[in-house]
Amino acid sequence: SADSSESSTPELEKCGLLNKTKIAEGGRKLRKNWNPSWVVLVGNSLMFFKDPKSQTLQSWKPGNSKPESSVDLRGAQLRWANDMSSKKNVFRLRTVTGNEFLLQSDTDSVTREWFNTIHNVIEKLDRD
Ligand code: I3S
Repeated sequence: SADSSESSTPELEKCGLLNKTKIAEGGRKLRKNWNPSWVVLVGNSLMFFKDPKSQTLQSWKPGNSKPESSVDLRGAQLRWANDMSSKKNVFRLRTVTGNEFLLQSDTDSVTREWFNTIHNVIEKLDRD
């Protein structure tokens, strides 16, 4: 029998802090503006929240607050983009609507985990 909680609530894949800058909106280039962002990957959506204070972070739940922006990962492209910044560990996410983001963390393992997790979700959606 169908489990309603499973079908109505997409899986929380990953959340954490990354540095983020949006570099294009609908294919139009934007000026970089790097800021820390609380990033949440739920189902097909990558959501960006305001960088929370550390105590808020402990009790953070997806339903409690509204994302500043949200990205549909279906058909999105992901690639390493160290050529696009002086920072280390930079990768670029481009949506089908032509929105582009650079994401980055100074911690190699953190960045790699994020890249791999987002990559896996995109590949899974490509197979649907
Ligand atoms: O690719 P760019 O233009 O060298 O990116 C840098 C600039 O956007 C800079 O801002 P202003 O030129 O508006 O002051 C940012 O502060 C830098 O962070 C950008 O470069 P990095 O290498 O950090 O992505």
